Amino acid sequence: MIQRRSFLGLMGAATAAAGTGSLVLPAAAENKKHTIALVPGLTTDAFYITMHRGADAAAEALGQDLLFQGASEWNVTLQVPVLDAVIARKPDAILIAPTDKVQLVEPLKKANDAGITVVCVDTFIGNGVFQTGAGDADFPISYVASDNVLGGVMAARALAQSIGEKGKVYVSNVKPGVSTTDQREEGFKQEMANHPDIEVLETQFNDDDANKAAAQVQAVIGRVPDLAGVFGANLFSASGTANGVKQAGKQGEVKIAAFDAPQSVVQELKDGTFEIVIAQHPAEIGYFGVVAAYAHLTGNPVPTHIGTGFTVMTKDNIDDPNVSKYLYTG
Ligand code: T6T
Repeated sequence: MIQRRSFLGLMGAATAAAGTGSLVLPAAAENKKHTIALVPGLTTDAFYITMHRGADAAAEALGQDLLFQGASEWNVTLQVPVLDAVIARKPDAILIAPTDKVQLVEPLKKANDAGITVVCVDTFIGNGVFQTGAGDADFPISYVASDNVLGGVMAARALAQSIGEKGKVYVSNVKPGVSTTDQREEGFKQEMANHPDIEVLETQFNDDDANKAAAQVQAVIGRVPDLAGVFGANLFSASGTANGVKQAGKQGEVKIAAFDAPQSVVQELKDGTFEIVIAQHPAEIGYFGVVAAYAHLTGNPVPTHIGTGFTVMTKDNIDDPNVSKYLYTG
């Protein structure tokens, strides 16, 4: 018998009615409390703090234990020892946002070899296509994330429109090798190829440091006084660029399309610093990451890719509670 905290119960009556009859919850497994660990890209980022809340909500609904352990910076050499420490605690599953798509493969193999279920949340290893039998980096059971290429395309369209379809722009980005932000840049450039009067300048990499992003935009404005716009490809890239543009006295003149939605974006949209904010749904990523791990641990099949949504925020809709509820809670 399926009880209150069952997988089917969690997915809702509608899903069950739609024919999930083959999802069976073994009675013994239902009573087992699994430990599911969440290793974020870094702990002090509103995006991952919000993801943690979503993961906690799912763990509580399912009666599972959630462990949250991460590094304080976006840095492979800090994340790997945290991952090793988590593996040593022998959780049943690890949800992880790998800080590099190549350098985290070997460290995560150790988890897989130890029989720990691996789920990638937000970022991926390898090419992000899992369970293909291809070998190397296909062992995670699922990838739960936003469509980052599409997010880059959306940012490019909005930025192109706001600068009147002409002028010079660049991408403020974290560092090469991060799956999410690489894909956002890819989508941005792909879309900008359809806007012939827009020139995309060299990407500025800031190591996830808002101060660096601020200094970089001021330097670019110094070299390129007619800079028209910037795509801030994640939270720190966008907020740092906003600060730099303000310090250069170019607020509203250099247009910014921002990825990620900490609370500060409300003001930045209203005062014209940001044209558009693309909010991810990190709570949803955490929630369905835990659901995927739990389903796998209880013998149920899991989609190898679970796509989560975006909410586009502008100065005209940010006061709508159906939009502002997607502001990050960290
Ligand atoms: O944009 C998010 C996340 O999706 C990305 O992988 C890294 O940066 C953030 O955490 C925002 O800071």
